[in-house]
Amino acid sequence: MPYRQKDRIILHVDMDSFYASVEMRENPKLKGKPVIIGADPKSGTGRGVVSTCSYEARKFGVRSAMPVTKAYMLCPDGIFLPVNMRLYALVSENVMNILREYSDKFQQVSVDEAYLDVTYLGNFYNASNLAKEIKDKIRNTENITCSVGVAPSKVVAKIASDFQKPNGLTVVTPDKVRDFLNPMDVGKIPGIGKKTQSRLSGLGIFKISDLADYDIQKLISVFGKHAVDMQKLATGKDEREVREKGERKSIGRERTYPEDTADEERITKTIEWICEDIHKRLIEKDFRFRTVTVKIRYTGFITKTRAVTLDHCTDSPDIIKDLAIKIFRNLIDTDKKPVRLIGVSISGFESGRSRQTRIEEFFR
Ligand code: TTP
Ligand code: MG
Repeated sequence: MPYRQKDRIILHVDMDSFYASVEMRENPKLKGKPVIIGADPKSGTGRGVVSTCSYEARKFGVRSAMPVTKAYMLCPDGIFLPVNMRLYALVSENVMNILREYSDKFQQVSVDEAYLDVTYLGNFYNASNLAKEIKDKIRNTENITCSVGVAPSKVVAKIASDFQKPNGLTVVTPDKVRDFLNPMDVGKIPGIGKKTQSRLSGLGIFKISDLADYDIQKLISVFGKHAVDMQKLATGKDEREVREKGERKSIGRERTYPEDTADEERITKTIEWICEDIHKRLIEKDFRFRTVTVKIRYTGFITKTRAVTLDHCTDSPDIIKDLAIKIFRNLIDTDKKPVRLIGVSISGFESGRSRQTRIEEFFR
């Protein structure tokens, strides 16, 4: 496969009909049915909008952001369920923890999508194998499917992950980027919404190739300097790095044993020690957390991560310990294998200080 040294290799992973898939995995009777998730659905008579729906429901024309009542008109036999965000957040956390293991350059962009820079793999063939491995791992551990795009830039990887949904894998090597993008509608470029799209049609620009080839000065006269970026994206050029934005997202620590161990007491001691260390760092930063995640690697490098998310933020050292040990026990009781590595991390932070400031501001 042609490959230039300077090309990056980016993966974009996006879960398929995310909320609906999680509901279908929780209740297998829903599999293959038109499942519609929305706030206050009341069997289709509620006043909320559709968050998402299964691919079966999409055949009837149901879409995200559509009023529930309209979805009911299109699909009266649909199964309407309320949004259970706590459950989806937990699954999201587990999926993101799986993905994080494949690259240090990782960026979660929403509840169900993330980028990974896997340039370290050296070529697109290896990257495509890794994408398959990731798909299998998510399906085996979380029992839901995702679609993956592999490409030399973020924008192309994102368009590629959407190209063969659901359960798709689309690899776009550097030499195929233009051929891949050219025939698509300009609306496929993330950031080009309905409004921009209709302004572009006014200029005779419908396909991505039209935008890529359009006279840049004319385009600037209509869209200002934003035009340059827009045209760049149309040729697949996008230098944005894959990196986690904002504050530190988690505090954690792992221990690898010199030899695999089945001694649960020993592992529990390690967990306690790790939790104390984590708690010290939490207090130094004046943070409170919501989620505790345990990572375990067994003999043969089989790795699992499991998380528990609390209703409220806390900084209690006992809660970290109790939850971590409980998660560990659950894992080991099911898997019954010698352990090579154990790790604990906490995430879902809220700053103690910033909370205080807000309260002070309130009384000012
Ligand atoms: P998406 O990834 O856009 O949609 P999806 O995962 O349901 O379906 P697919 O990717 O296979 O096309 O969004 C992820 C989740 O975000 C989705 O499951 C529900 C939520 N969501 C909303 O609540 N409202 C919305 O308008 C959209 C688009 C998504
Ligand atoms: Mg999705």
